[in-house]
Amino acid sequence: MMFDAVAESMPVERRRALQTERLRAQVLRLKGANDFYRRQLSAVDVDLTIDDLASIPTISKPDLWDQYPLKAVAVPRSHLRRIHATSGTSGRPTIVAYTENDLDIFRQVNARVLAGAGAGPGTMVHNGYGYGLFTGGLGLHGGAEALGANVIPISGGQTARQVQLIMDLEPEILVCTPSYAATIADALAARGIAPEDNPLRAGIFGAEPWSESMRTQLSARLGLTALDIYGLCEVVGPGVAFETAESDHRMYVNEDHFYVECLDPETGHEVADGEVGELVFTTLTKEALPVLRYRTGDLASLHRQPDGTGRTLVRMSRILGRRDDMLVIRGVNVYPSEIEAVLLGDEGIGTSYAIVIDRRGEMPSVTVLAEPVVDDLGSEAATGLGTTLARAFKERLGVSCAVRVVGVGQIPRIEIGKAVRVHAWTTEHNPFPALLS
Ligand code: DLL
Repeated sequence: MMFDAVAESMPVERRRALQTERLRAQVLRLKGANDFYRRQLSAVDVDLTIDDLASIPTISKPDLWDQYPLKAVAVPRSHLRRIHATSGTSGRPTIVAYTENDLDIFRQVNARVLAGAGAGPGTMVHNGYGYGLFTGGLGLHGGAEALGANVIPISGGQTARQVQLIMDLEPEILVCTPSYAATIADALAARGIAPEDNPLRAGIFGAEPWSESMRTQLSARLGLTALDIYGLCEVVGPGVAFETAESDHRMYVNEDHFYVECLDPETGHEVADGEVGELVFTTLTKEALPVLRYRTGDLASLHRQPDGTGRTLVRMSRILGRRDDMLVIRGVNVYPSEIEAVLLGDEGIGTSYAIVIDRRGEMPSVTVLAEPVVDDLGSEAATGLGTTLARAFKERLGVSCAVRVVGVGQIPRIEIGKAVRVHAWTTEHNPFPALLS
């Protein structure tokens, strides 16, 4: 089902005309807004079309940090209705602001996401994304209300209570991070509830990297269709792009509001359809804090070929990594999500794991801590599983990692916020004193 069939299935050429129209109006307005936009747009022609977007210089996170907290806001303060922020895994927080119209767009795009997962008026949605400055909770919440769905605003944490409410209220849709979905799956299993005995039909999981192997595990362990959702607070929050059960593991970008380019991170040139590059977004309709050609650091590919489902929006692959989270292990480049894919591709391994970079010596080395699915594996089988996985890392990624299969429940479960999967082990700090010595 589509929430906004006109926007989602608009003929591509018509959408391009709409994008040009919106871009022009925005450039014209922002040229006079404040120094931040004036600087970026000084050499840009107000008659540009969407094909001339490359005439606008790109910006990235540090440009926004310079505007901390709200120097770049492009509307009078009295027009602001809400603030959100991201703590960011690196550096300073980024603060963003919304007008009433921005909030309306935020609700609409998230209503599209939920409709794409099969929700409609009255569908009960269990919202385990964090409420507060983080955009996840309130973002999906607004989408659910705009759709006429029925939302349980539980936020993160208190997993036992969440599981109880899932069984008692019978929501059909679960929205939360994939790592928290794994925590909920563990808690359901611990209570002896089989996947087919919970009421959930679809999960909308995002805000952090995850892999196809994780999708397979979550779908099986929760008995639902696991769908990806992408977004970032600089662009709006969740709802920038979303999957449906028919979208063939790709996410539709809501490009009538958020125009996307995929650029070679080194040269800044657009890469060909299907090739991996850095996603760069231009908001076309936001009022309070638009971004023009914002470099996300997120790596993915774009696919413009129509997929025959009726939606004509450009599709993106899952996020394959971030420019800044690439690990270099003895000269080999690898992203944490690739490690996850290999690890969880083994049916004997559960969804709790940690990647430890041992920086105590001269050369960093990697140890992966993994939990088996079954509790009573025995030490010989655990060692065997570790050896098999180490071989798989070498064969499939070309990297040497030590793998330690630890006991079920030994790696702390993620309850709140985004999962931190990569940990540094230094002479001063051992991230898992009970497991590493
Ligand atoms: O994480 C917004 C969001 C909330 C998205 C709920 C989806 C669901 P930020 O806190 O600003 O916003 O973090 C944005 O998170 O640049 C990506 O690196 C990462 N990210 C978001 N979604 C995904 C995803 C929200 N589906 C940053 N897969 C982005 C991988 C993701 N990474």
